[in-house]
Amino acid sequence: MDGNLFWRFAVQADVRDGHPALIGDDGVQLSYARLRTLAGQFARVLRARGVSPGDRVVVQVEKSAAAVALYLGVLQCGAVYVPLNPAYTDAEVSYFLGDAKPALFVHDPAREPIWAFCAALGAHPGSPFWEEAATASPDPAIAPREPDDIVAICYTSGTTGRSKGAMISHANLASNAETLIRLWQFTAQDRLLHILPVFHVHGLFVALHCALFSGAALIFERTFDAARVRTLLPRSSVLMGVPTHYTRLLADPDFGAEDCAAMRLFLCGSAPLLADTHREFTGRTGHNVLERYGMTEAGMITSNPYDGDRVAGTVGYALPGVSVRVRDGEGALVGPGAVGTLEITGPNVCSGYWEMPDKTAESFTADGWFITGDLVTSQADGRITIVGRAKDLIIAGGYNIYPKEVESVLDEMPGIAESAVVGIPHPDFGESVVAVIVPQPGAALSDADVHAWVAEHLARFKHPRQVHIVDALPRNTMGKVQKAELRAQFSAP
Ligand code: MCA
Ligand code: AMP
Repeated sequence: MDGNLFWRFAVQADVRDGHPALIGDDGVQLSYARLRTLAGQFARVLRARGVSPGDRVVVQVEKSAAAVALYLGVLQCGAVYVPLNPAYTDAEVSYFLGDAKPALFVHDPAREPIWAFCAALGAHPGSPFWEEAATASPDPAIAPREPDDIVAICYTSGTTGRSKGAMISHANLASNAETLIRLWQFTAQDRLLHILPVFHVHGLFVALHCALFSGAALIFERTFDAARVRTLLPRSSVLMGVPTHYTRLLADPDFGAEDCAAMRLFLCGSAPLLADTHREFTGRTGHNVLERYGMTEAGMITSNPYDGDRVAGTVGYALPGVSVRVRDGEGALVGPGAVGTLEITGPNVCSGYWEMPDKTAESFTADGWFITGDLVTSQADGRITIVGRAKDLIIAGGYNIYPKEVESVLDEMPGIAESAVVGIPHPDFGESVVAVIVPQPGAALSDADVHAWVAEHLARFKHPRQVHIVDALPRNTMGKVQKAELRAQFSAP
């Protein structure tokens, strides 16, 4: 067994054989052996299309069992998996294709117009690629990989508005999966209710690896529907969600302990879970949600304990093997209770950003610690609480939205002189996007024009939910826009 992450699945497939790996809401049920075969079929057609170890394969497809098999097929080939949100617009996808320079772009048929742009081979469900995969003889070969070879590039937006591709290695994912399986006590008896998208670290790596590398089954739902989740919980043992999933479950007054009787673990992360939501969930179900904290660049970083106190409003302790430290703006270490930026190091931390050496250098300290941009306090025993973000970032329903990216799109719109984008509290998504716009003198701007412009450039979840047109933005004496003031002004009910 070499460094290829695929082996973690392959060894399970060998021993689990007919055990269910994936139970889909479309009636598809795949055993470990069948999923292994499908991965081999994808590996065969990927190789036939010229995909070699180290080549990027950009994948922008809806969630499905086939998408999981394709992911495994890419791993088997030793290629680099680059997942994209199907909600991205052509403008966004063009950027990613130009940056990643893939050997293959697997996408929805609606994306056809941008094939020409990437000059890569296009393949979509229904195209010969998928038909070939369905009839191909499975390729058993697992490409040898070094632990530090790149297995995935996951894009994360940046404070400059340009997305950066985090280069994640086989060793990063293997170490994180191993730690989480042990910590959260996954076994082949588990049934993980999978309600997350598979184009982000949470649903793709954390959820799939915890299940498929421990021999557990995935109850695989394409979308999240609270009423349907209630019907599936009695057949599940673990749920991984973002805070919006928990608030939506609690919104049903009938949801309670009876629904959760078969469950052993509720996990939550990607955005702050309000302590009130945590307590209400415990009161209604008897289950203490286990909140953990992570990032695209490092997978999971801290976790509340499995056995021990899961404290509402905290994200627990550094994972085994991960080191954390808290430093202030001057670089001095701060003690328990004081706020500072969290820095981390460990086998889970990626090596940097694809073809962006400057961004990579900026993100690590001189002594090699990754700067998370999250503001935290730590307790004497090491327990971490996230208290804010040094980075200008909005998290809505677990999706990250960088204000700078939205502002850049708005500022290019004819008639807009400048803009500021802020996040305000939202009962369902945690935060929502507000745009404050200064028009050019004499320009007549309507909300509808702004929405139409944004729709051309940005995925729906990044769109401002409110647009305010003002004469000027509030600035401090240094000329910096006072975002806190805008947040306070527009958060008022
Ligand atoms: C949907 N909409 C959103 C969001 N989701 N707007 C802002 N933020 C969102 N997250 C829009 C829809 O386009 C729609 O717009 C309207 O809101 C209502 O959609 P609805 O049908 O209610 O939403 P949904 O389809 O049920 O989706 C909500 C969701 C989804 C299930 C919470 O957002 C989701 O799956 N979130 C999980 C994200 C995630 O996996 N994050 C992990 C990142 P309109 O009707 O106006 O057209 S990884 C990470 O952060 C690190 C590593 C970590 O620690 O995990
Ligand atoms: P991403 O770009 O998707 O990797 O988002 C990572 C960011 O999500 C982190 O830097 C945090 O700001 C935030 N995050 C993840 N988990 C939590 C959590 N449990 N509580 C608060 N913030 C979180």
